[in-house]
Amino acid sequence: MKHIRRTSSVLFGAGLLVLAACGSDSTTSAAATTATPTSPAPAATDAPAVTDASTDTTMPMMPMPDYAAGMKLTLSSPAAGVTVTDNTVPLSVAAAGFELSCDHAGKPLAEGFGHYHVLLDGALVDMECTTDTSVSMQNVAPGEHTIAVVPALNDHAEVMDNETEFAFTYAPTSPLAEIADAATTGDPSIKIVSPKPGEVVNGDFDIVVEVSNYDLNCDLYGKPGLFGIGHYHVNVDSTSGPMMGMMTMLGMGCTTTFHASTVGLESGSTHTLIALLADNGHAPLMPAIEASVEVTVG
Ligand SMILES: [Cu+2]
Repeated sequence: MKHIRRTSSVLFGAGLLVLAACGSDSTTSAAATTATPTSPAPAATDAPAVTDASTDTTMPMMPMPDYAAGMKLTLSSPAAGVTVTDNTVPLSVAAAGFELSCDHAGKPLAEGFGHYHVLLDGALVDMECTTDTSVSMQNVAPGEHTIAVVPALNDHAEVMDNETEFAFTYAPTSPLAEIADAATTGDPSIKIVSPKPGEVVNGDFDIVVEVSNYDLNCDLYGKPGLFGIGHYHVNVDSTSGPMMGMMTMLGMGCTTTFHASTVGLESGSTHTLIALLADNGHAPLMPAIEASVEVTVG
C-alpha cells in the first residue's frame, strides 16, 4: 500500500479554518487593500492555538471581509434536544445576508455569495448549498451528539461567530451495520474521464472520474477514517495551502460524476481541474493520489 490511512477528522476542527483564512497567492495584495489593521479579525479570539503539519502555519491571520458578519443561518429543524430514531438527521437551514452558491465555492471571494458547512461532533461532514439536507448516522454510535451549521465564504473560511449548533440523542430503532475497512489490496487511483484535456467548458459541466481500489462513500463524510474508503475532492489550480488545500476546492464527490460550474472563472482563462482522493476526514491521501486536466473557460 502506498498511502497511509489517516483518521484525521480532528484536523478539520472548525477553528482551523478560521486560523487559515488567508489566501495563498494573492494574500499580500488582498491584505493590503482590504485589511483593516485597526480592527481585529472578528473571529480572532475564537481561534485556537492549533497547528498541524498539514497546514501552512506561516500564513498570517487575515481578517474576514466585513460582509462575513452579515452572513447568517437559521436552523428551523430539528429542535435542540431531539431524539433521533432514524438513521439520518434531516436539517432545514435558511440563509440570510448571502446567497447559497456551491458554484462559487473554491473560487475568488464574492460578496453576497457563500455556502455553509455541516459539522457532526465538531468534524466537517460536507459543504452545502441547499436549504434541506441531512446527516447520515452511518458509523455513528448511539448516544449524545451535536450537529453544527456555519456560514462559509467561497474559500471555505468559516464565519465562526454565526455558527449554530444543536445537541441531539441518536437512539436508532434499527441501527445501521457498521462499515469497516475495505478489503482492497491494490493501490488506489483516480482518473478524470471528462472533460478531456484542452476542452472548452462553459456554465454547468460535469467532471467524470474513474476510481479504482478505493470505495467512494457519501455516508462516511466526517466519520472516523477507514482503510480504502473515502471520497474525492475537486480543486481548481491548486491543492496546496492551508485547510488541507481546501481554499480552492470546488466540492467533494462520492459518485463518479461531479457537477461543476465556470461561475467565478474568467472567460478565456485556462484552469487546471484536479481530482484527489481524500479520507473520510477530508485529508488528501498521502502521498497524494490525484488526476488533473487543463480546460479553458468559454
Ligand atoms: Cu472531503
